[in-house]
Amino acid sequence: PAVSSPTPHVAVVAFPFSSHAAALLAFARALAAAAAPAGATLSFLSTAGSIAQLRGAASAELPGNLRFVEVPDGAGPSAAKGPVPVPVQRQMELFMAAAEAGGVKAGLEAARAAAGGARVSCVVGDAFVWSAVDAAAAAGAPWVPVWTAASCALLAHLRTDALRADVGDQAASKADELLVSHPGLGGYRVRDLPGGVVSGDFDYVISRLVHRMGQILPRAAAAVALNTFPGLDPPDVTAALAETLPNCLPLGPYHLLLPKDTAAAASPAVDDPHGCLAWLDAHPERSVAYVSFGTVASPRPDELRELAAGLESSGAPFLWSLREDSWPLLPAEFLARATAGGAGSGLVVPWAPQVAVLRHASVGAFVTHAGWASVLEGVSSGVPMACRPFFGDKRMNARSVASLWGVGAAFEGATMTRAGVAAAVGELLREEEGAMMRARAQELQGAVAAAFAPGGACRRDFDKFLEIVCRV
Ligand code: U2F
Repeated sequence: PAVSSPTPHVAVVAFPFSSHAAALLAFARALAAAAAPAGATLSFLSTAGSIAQLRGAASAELPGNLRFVEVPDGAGPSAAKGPVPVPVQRQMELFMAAAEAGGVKAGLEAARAAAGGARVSCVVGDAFVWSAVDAAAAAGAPWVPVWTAASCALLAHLRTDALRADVGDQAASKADELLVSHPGLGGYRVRDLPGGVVSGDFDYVISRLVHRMGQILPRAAAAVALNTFPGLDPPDVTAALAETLPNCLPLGPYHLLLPKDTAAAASPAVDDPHGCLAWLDAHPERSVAYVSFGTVASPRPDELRELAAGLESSGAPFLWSLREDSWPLLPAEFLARATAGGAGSGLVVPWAPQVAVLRHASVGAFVTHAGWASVLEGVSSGVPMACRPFFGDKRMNARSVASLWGVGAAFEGATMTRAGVAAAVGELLREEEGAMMRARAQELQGAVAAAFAPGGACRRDFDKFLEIVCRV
């Protein structure tokens, strides 16, 4: 009898916190669509809590060849029922410990069972979950990590030991020194490095996991997906990564990977319960400032009030995505004045369909925390940015935006003041000083479009990625 040839079974391992899992699921959807003709099956591994959240947020069914598979969260059965919620930092520690102690391995076995015994032929996954490397090896499958943040941040994690040896305990006194002796990092200052690299808490769960990841990636990855596109990173960054890592494939911004027809089928309409897009429709081209600080960061109350006052005094209409628990901190009457109309009117919403908002013709400026997904969404829509980085990798991203790419500005002293916000918004939207930033934003938007056009560089690298992960 004819023996049917094996088809790829790709496991995709998520880091089940902040925006990481949703970003990886979007990536997995694109992979599932592209690998379907090869008969590939995908198993998306995350914790029960994260899967529930992803199911709740997904506006569409999963593609037929993609299924969720649970991995342990490390909290044990009693934790979920406890009256006091476990702090996120502790949840991350528990998850990472469980992943290392066989959690990913158990997930791969569950994936195999759910796929009718089909062996996992490749393990793709968020680079944060470095313990997938051992699980992949035990399954006899290659490990192909996906890096979701910026190339320069990855470089900092790959060089953490060298950076620590260089900076020692002088991070404060050397804060303004450029990292010229570290390949690819010469455009960044000591102060721009992600927290936990040369300063901050080296024992914080994320500091430890990215440090370990930086040691493991160069020797264990079969290939590495990078969330960037040709023309964005300075050549020395690209060269330094290529020298350290095998098969670096710039495929980003990842949110553009889903083929257009699949994207349309997967989300027939943008989910916009607060009417952001209709509100934007009523404004002239490139007149609105959009404000958002992502999924984790929130400004201190005094800074929030400065931002509110700055937006009002800029005279520009603004759309502000702000979690509702912060609304009571806004200046008295601010919301009432904002919605009254006229110059400087605004809309404050608890959540905005950010990708669609940034693509909207009336948005001309983005006040952002410089989370990497947000930065790429701004860049691919040609919108210049004013950055208020809070923690993690965002200082580096803000430095890239303001000093390396010239596509925006970073707030002086890294805090927002009323005058600083009004000046930044005015500059990005209309002042002569912002003309170069606006031009540069359009240039980068053009580079993204070219990389994602049929036959473009990111499309070709995605095909290479597909070829690697679909080998059986
Ligand atoms: C972590 O950053 P965040 O999740 O805080 O920020 P982003 O990377 O910018 O991702 C936020 C996503 O949430 C979306 C937005 C982005 O895709 O479009 N969003 C939205 O749709 N509507 C809203 O009202 C607000 C946000 C981490 F903290 C950073 O350090 C990393 O750089 C980053 C990437 O790994 O992940």
